[in-house]
Amino acid sequence: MCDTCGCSQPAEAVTFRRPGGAGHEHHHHHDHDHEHQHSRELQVEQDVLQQNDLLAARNRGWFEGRGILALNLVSSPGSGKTTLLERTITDLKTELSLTVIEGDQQTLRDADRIAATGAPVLQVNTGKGCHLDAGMIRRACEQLAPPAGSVLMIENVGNLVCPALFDLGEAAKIVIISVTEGDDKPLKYPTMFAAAKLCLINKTDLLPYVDFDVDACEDAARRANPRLEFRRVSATTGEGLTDWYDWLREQRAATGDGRQ
Ligand SMILES: Nc1nc2c(ncn2[C@@H]2O[C@H](COP(=O)(O)OP(=O)(O)OP(=O)(O)O)[C@@H](O)[C@H]2O)c(=O)[nH]1
Ligand SMILES: [Mg+2]
Repeated sequence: MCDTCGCSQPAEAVTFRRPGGAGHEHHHHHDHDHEHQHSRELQVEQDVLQQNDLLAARNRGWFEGRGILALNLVSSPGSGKTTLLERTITDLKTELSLTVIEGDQQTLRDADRIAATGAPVLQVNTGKGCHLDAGMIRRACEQLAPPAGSVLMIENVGNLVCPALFDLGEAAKIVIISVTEGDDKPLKYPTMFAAAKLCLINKTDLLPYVDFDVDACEDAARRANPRLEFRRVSATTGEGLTDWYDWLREQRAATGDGRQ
């Protein structure tokens, strides 16, 4: 895990804000043991992940009880997560109820972009933290209150490493890789591809200009995860998006309405 990069910071350093609003910040004081003695580092890491898994299981039950399809979008910075969400919301908003939790270290920029589409959105700023965790999602849901039967899109902090370790209680992780990143990324960062259900290969409109072998990328990702599904898309031109929307509709249909 990533204790050295500051992601074990206290919960008080995380803020929750809505675009345009006064932006009240909730400061929760937790009793977590944040000792950083070297000899205890491994134990602390395990405890953090176990605590996260417990909260994630609770989130999962909460989502299931309300028939909410929660999806965790993970990728390197700049692969096109927000662009894809803007386009998806615009195209599907009459068909699906979509809400968004945005995760970034700083700024409301992505939440502002989502708010412009009309979808309810909450920005989580993680400060020095490099991933969202299940506790943040629980607190974000308390404020955002995603409606029963909705699709909750969680855009994680741009980082191809740490978000793979943190279950948020989502139904599936979607890893997005853009063709400008290099087709060897699944070989170098296999954990994320192993954790994902769907891989979106984005920015296919740029394929004529970059050295990126889509088949090789998919083969590399399959080595980490033989069951991984793929869709090739361009969030800006719209190429391939109907396949992505069909995948989303299938997942939505497979999610109960919470009444069983
Ligand atoms: N050519 C092309 N550019 C794209 C595509 N999708 C996104 N972009 C561009 O890529 C840049 C980053 O897009 P964002 O949507 O902000 O990426 P992101 O993954 O949300 O970035 P972070 O939240 O910072 O991790 C922007 O300049 C987008 O316009 C695409 O399909 N084709
Ligand atoms: Mg973004």
